[in-house]
Amino acid sequence: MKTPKYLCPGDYMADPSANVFNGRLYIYPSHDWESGIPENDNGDHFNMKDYHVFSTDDIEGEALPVDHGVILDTADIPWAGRQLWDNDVVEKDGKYYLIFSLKDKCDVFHLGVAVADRPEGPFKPMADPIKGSYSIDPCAFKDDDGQVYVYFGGLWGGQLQRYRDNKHLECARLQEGAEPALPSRVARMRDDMMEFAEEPQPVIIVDAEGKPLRADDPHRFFEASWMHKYQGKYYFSYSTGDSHLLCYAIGDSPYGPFTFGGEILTPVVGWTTHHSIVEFKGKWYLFHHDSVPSGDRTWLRSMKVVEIEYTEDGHIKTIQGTQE
Ligand code: FUB
Repeated sequence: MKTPKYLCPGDYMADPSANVFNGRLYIYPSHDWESGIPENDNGDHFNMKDYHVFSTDDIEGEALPVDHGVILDTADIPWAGRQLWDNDVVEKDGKYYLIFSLKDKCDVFHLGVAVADRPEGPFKPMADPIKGSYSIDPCAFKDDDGQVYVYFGGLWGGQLQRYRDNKHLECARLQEGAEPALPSRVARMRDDMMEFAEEPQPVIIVDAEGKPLRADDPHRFFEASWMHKYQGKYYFSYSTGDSHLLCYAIGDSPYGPFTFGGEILTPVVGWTTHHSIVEFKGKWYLFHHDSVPSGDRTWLRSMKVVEIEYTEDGHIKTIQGTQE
């Protein structure tokens, strides 16, 4: 599949997290809708309130993935304020854990956990957010030894700039110019998947000389962390936010450091770009979104998929984003 294909033309779905469970492909997006909230730099217009899950056993075929309906609603989450943003699902010991971003009743983002017996849910949310969690965009990655790591964080409306060394700052400040860019975070999960097993740690991306990427580098981390493993190496991928790229960096451990590898996708139509990468039936796919079908209404995004390829030395070939 060399041309990107839209996956849910009848509705607006964004931030797709794709995972393979029991040989079937499951896609967990955020659910965009026309809530009427005016657009601003904090992303208040992304006022989502539920999740659906989609699945298929033939991503190359003409049939669209099956929509299994609502799997979690903010009305059922005891600590919910507003804005159910990106999520991801991981299987551990036969249960399925949905890790999600949501604002609490004081308008502060945290990560929550909801549990199901099947990948298509329904998911039962825990009473409280994960202790010590903050910001947005979780990616739950299970390594070959069964340990689960959650990568998270997002700038601006994602509130990551409000934290240093996992402490809330009195006064948030974004790094500028030659200062090292603000990194994403990673924490290993406890075996019961209810809490972090350790303090979140920074995910450092370095250039070819081993220097951390600068705050003014258009390839620096902004949001939308994803982790996948290819030929024994750890590929940390992410959105650069205001420079509208999807990029990746390669490391030898789930904690990094990660050496900048290149661009996966050049800018698409819309304010945000977001993705996941998964292997299914021997091919690798990039799930992402754009705002073409909604006529560039940035709060109404449509998820799509395209195949990705690696070069012989393990680099990802850049895909040109669709501009119309
Ligand atoms: O969907 C809301 C936010 O927009 C996500 O959390 C970000 O990654 C961006 O896609």
